[in-house]
Amino acid sequence: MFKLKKVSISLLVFLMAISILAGCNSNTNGKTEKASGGNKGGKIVVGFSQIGAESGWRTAETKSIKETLGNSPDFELKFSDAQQKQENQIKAIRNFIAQKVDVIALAPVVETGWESILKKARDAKIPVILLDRGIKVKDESLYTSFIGSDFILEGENAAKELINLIGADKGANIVELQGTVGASAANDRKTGFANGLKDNPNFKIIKSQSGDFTRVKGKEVMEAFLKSDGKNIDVVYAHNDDMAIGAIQAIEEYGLKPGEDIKVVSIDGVKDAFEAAVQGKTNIIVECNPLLGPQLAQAVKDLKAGKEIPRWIKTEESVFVGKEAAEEALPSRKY
Ligand code: GZL
Repeated sequence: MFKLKKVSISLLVFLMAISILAGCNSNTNGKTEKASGGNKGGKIVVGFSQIGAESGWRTAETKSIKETLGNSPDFELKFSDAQQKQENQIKAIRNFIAQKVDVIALAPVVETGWESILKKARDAKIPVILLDRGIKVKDESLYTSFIGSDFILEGENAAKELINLIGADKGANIVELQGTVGASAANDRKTGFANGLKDNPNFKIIKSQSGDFTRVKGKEVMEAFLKSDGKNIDVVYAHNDDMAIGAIQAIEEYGLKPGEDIKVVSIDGVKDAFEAAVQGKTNIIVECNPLLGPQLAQAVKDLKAGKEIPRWIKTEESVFVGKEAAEEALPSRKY
């Protein structure tokens, strides 16, 4: 009887130890803590699924998030680079859910295909904040907030400034370098630009193709446009500066002067675009702010404090036209 009793006590202690450990979360340094949404020593754990490093703008956004959250005592940042593939973003979100992060930040490479994984995040009671690009979902409760720009307005501003530059009484044949196929930034900048031209039928988009937001692809597509219709092109409208810089190289190699023979309009406002403007090689820069780290940090803190956060946290942005405006702005540009 005594022997049986001794065995049952050690079994009881063993089972108790197992049940206590099962309720804990082991973190990277091996310490175990109560499983409470991944909190690590009181820090808010944020899983950020970033698209990639396709442009200067993207790199600046990543730097802003890492500097604001990665170096803060208030946060633990788990960062994932998807190399511009949606399946990698879905995998990253699945991992964040398994690690019980407190908040998921997602810069969605494309607008569609997110329902299933975001339903899993919601079932795990992990709020999702969209960064810099939007998504199309029937159930809007699948994300809490969108921190980013108004891309339709950016496209409209690009068209408005182009018409002012050339003259509403004149016209222009425009070639368009679109961003990544399916990305909200590309879809909406295309829509906005077309909206801005609709009252000026002499301003025509004669060719439009994706350059995937990269310099290399932007240059390739512009080379093809020049080869097929070079003498007939007055303007190139690029959905981001990196593709515009690629187009500028293509125009120069074709033997024409960018900014003069072919006007250049683009969106982002990275330093290289301002430097091209100072050299007279680009004409209109529509700003799109990538420095979203502080807004994300504040939104996450407010969320964890139980406060309501806006569905759309917008950033005020400017437009820069001509050499002088670029020369004046360049010294204070932060990205
Ligand atoms: C805009 C962002 C776009 C930038 C590009 O918020 O999604 O993606 O305009 C970047 O430079 O690649």
